[in-house]
Amino acid sequence: MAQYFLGLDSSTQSLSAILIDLDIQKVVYETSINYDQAFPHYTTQNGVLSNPDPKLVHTPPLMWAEALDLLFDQMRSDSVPLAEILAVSGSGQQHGSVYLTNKAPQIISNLNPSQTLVENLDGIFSRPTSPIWMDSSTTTECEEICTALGGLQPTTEATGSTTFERFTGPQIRKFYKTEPDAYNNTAHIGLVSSFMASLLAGRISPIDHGDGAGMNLMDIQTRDWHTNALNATAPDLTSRLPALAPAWTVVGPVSSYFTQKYALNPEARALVWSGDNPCSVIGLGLIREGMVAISLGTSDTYFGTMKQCRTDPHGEGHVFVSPTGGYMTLICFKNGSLAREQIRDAYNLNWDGFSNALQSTVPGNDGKIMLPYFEPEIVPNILDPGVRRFDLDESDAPGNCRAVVEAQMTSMRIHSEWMNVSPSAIYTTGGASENADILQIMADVQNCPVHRFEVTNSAALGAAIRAAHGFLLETGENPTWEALVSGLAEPVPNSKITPVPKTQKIYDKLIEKYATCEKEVTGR
Ligand code: XUL
Repeated sequence: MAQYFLGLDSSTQSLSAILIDLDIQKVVYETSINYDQAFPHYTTQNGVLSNPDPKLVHTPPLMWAEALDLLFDQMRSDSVPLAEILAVSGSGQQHGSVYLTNKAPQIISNLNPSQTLVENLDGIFSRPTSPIWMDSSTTTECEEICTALGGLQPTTEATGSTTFERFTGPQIRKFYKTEPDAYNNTAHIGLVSSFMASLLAGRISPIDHGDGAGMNLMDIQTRDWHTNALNATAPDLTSRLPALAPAWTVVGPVSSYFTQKYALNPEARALVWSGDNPCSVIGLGLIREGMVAISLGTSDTYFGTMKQCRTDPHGEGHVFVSPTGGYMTLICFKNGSLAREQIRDAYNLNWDGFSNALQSTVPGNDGKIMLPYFEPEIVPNILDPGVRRFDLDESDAPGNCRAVVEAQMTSMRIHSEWMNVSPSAIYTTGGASENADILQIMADVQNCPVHRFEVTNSAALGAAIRAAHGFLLETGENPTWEALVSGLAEPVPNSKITPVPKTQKIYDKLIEKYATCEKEVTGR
């Protein structure tokens, strides 16, 4: 018998849905609503309001709610078996915050199905727009909170990350400082994830530990609100925040608004939502310590997993709680495709020519090294961009091609060492993951097998799998993550690339030399 679970993804530009049938371990339905196209009346561009100050990036949260109505409408007209869905969960863009008045619990628990969500939510917002993860206007507040917590390392150890402009705590502090009356009028502060979960459950939802870790407000060790961080952020914050809860928490049955209006199964469980990165960890099948995903996109992103909580003393990697109950890290390297393409173009190559260059050079590149900071880099923090070469001539085209890729893989290895977990399997996604020569260097430098992974929406898929996990736990079963991701979140068959043993010594040496060059440039 079919076992349907629904995963939603409230992302920056769209609201998407994935329905899985756990019985046959397949995705059976997918759809997506693009905000700009569906709701021109909010005047968003790429899901955000334009502002003369590029540092201010907000979105009206009412639009996310309106999208929920349209999505259910769409699913009903597509004959999605809504009446048979067993549980729903979701993923939200991380860090974004939603500010509600004291009428919120009453409004949310009495949603009237003969009206729209937009009509129902009249009077619920104490702040009409939500700052989202792209907002970078809180540098002063970051410094204030970080100083109050004792500096970079204590802040990272306390909350999993040092303070970042987009993180929720600094955003709340700025709101309190610049709009004290509106802050006073705010009774509830949630994340995008918990706001959407609240609508589905018909009651204020907890914030899950994964998304909670992206706030600079949660104690990353105990998973409770961190009193000093709260005090450093804004007065009386405790009473404004919901409870924190594990990612498998059932908030309750789904709200009667959805059962009456869209014939959603009244027995269906509404789970807490999580952030898009924690959900993606499940959608990418990273269910055991040491499993890593590397996305080779415009920027390169490194998702690592660990059982124990360790934090990055340099504050470069974020630590979030994984939906498995362990920990995950997100490390973002800005000079990804950007740097590979710059080198390809500088030597007038196409990707085949780039691959030929990798094949015609040797692992370790005879000690030739490049630090590929075409743009200011996030990890390591380089504000003053510029490519630096060591024992590498700019005229050496093949040497430069190998050097840029070895630099990227080496940097990932060096800047994930604080986790103290050797990767056991790497799943790689994104444009450059099509290139087997790049993946061979990845496997050799990381000394770990690499598999290709094809994903469309790992966050929504991860949310659907989490819905299944929470549902089965509540019904007394003890589902294994292996069984849950099987068939749904697995790498491309036969795509495994194995490290070549004799390259290990060569790369150990190169990594040491690279670290020295990097120190020279960063001064750290
Ligand atoms: C993570 C981050 C983004 C958002 C939006 O720290 O800011 O990945 O979650 O996707």
